[in-house]
Amino acid sequence: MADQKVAFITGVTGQDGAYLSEFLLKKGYKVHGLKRRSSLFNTDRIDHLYQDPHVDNQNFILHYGDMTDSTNLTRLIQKIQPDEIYNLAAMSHVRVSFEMPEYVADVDGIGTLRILEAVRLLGLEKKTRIYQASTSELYGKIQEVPQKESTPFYPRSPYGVAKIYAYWITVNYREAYNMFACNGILFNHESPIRGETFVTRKTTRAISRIALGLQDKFYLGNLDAKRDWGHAKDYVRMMWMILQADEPEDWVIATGKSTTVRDFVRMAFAEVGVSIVFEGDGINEKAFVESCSNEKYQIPLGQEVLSIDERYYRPTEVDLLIGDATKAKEKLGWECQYELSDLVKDMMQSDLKLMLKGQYLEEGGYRTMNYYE
Ligand code: NAP
Ligand code: F7E
Repeated sequence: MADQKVAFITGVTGQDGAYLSEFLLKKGYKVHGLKRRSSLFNTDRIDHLYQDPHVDNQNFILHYGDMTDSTNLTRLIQKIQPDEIYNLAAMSHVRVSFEMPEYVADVDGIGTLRILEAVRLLGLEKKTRIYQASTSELYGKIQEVPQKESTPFYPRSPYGVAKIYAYWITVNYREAYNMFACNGILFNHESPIRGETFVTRKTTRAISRIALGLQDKFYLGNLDAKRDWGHAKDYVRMMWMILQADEPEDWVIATGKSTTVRDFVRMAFAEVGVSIVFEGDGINEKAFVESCSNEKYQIPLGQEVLSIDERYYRPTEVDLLIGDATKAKEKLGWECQYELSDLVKDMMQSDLKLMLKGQYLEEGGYRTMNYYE
């Protein structure tokens, strides 16, 4: 195919990398992805896209590399000559970023500079368009409700601070070298393949196990935090739209609705016919089964299914996020196809199936992950 577009995705093994790869392959792209060497397989999310490297005309090609290695990134970009780079690689867990702030600055902050600088050094400024995975965590201690492109930033974690460097260096390369480099300021987006330690997936996994009688309860941190949760499938489509725009710009992508962690938990329990009641305050808050209407998932009435564990609190929290994506809707015609209720259903159905398959049945095994962030 003479005019086949070529994309390079860093973070291809992550939630967004997997959905974006699927999306671009369907559009006829040749997709190159950066994966890390790992002592265990780390390609679960993209194994269904794998193509035998021995066949001709491979459209999905993986390369070893790391965001901390500029020679590796430069060599790959030189070889691939991408039309579009989607820089999705990051240590993306906010709580964990407090444990490893220097590494996060290197990967999430300087890593972005390495990509931009490689494109500049290789003289690809006119050819290669760059998408930077920016985040609503930039708004942190929010200065305005809802948050839009012009809202001032106030990050509240090493993750947010690293990503603010990445945001501004992207803007700077656009202005200094006339590069088509854009930030997508994406609010939380989730899916059945969301990392297991983010609060939504931690919740849907635990509730699936509770419904099947595999565990009794689970632990969370701050139930009052409010997030603007969308479906990752809607958000990767927008990443592509951002790079097809006439001009390079920065964009907020969000649903415009915000929900507490507590209500997300309620919604997920409702998917298995269970109504819960919360009692107590702060670290003493607990949730109990109030009623159970689905015969398949009989959980004893009054069972304690959720407690608070302080270890999941963050030294500095982001209390409320709610985005205003009017610009993306008006200028690019982006719309969300999934409501939060669709997302919860999708995640619960998928996790119930996974648990039933026995993939996570090891009693007391590390995969129960009750004690993870
Ligand atoms: P994710 O599931 O955690 O995926 C992160 C990806 O980055 C994985 O492929 C991971 O590889 C890779 N990675 C981590 N450190 C790396 C390194 N040193 N070198 C190379 N690759 C590395 O994250 P996601 O939810 O798909 O998010 C994608 C991007 O959007 C991230 O930059 C995230 O910060 C940002 N973002 C996410 C959200 C959201 O709600 N999901 C919202 C706003 C912005 P392994 O698989 O080997 O770990
Ligand atoms: O936390 C609270 C927690 O870890 C959401 C990343 O993709 O989105 C994500 O960052 C809220 C926080 O996501 C637990 O305190 C309560 O208020 O699911 P999360 P996040 O921190 O919003 C942004 C946009 C990104 O860019 C990031 O890469 O839930 N919470 N109890 C908990 N959170 C976790 N993880 N675990 C708990 O037990």
